[in-house]
Amino acid sequence: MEEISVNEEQWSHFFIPYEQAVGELVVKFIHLKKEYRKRKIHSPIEFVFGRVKTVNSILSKAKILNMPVDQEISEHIRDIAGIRIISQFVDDIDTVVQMIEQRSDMRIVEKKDYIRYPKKSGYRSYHVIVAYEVITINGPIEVYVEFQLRTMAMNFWATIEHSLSYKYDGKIPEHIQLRLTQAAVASAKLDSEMFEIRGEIIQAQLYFNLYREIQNLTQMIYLLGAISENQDLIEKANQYMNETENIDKLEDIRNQLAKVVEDANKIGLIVRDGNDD
Ligand code: 0O2
Repeated sequence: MEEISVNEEQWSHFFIPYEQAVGELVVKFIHLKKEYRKRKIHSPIEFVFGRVKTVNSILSKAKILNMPVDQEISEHIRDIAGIRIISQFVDDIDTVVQMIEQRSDMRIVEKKDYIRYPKKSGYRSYHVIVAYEVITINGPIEVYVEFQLRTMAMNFWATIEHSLSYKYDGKIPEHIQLRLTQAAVASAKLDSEMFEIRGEIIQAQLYFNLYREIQNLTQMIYLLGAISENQDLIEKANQYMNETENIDKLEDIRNQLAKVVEDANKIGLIVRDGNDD
């Protein structure tokens, strides 16, 4: 892109490394979330979204920065590739920042802490700009990627404010702005209240996931027709779900139920193979 009159094909080529970076990073961070889940540890990553900035948005940012649309835009507009990571708790964001800092596949270029230092609008979020290399058919290309790290409360506020700002072309009426400022304070309060009972919530989520697994496994045992020979185990599972908050006991019963399902499935497969013959 050497000149201002950029055509569709040039834009589509321009976006290639950004699209690749976003695609790769979304997958990488979703996998980290899955790893936490498999290890039954609270995940600091709740949701991962990625987007490449639109042509219009790049053009208007270039206009605000008073710069021509040439190679320079890759250097000065550093959020063409954007990854948004949503967390449950404020301190999860510090964990995600550390995760990014420790990665060998990216280099941190800049950090902006709009959580400790919110913007005048009330916007809270932690931004990390990294340099990330993608391998294209023309060889390696390094692009900037902006990570926006937010809690769910921060994201709710920012999404709403963004829509209003778009609707009013950046000039939100004063009475709405006042409400938004109050909502920003309420959202920060929500985050700090949730942080105070973080341990309790994580524990409850752990129990809830176990209950759900036990219920699903019990249901599968019913569907597999393996109920009569496992009556005692099912009764024990129901009793534990009603009575115990002992995580070890619940995990033990979940493992026993999983084994029953696994064995029943094996038998099912053998029977099906026999029928097919
Ligand atoms: P879009 O549509 O999300 O792409 P700076 O010069 O540092 O003040 P810069 O370089 O734009 O500004 O970076 P900054 O402030 O870190 O913000 C970049 C992105 O953060 C914005 O991208 C928004 O996504 C988000 N953001 C920043 N401030 C606000 C705010 O007050 N409200 C909301 N809702 N989002 C904000 P774009 O390009 O504006 O928009």
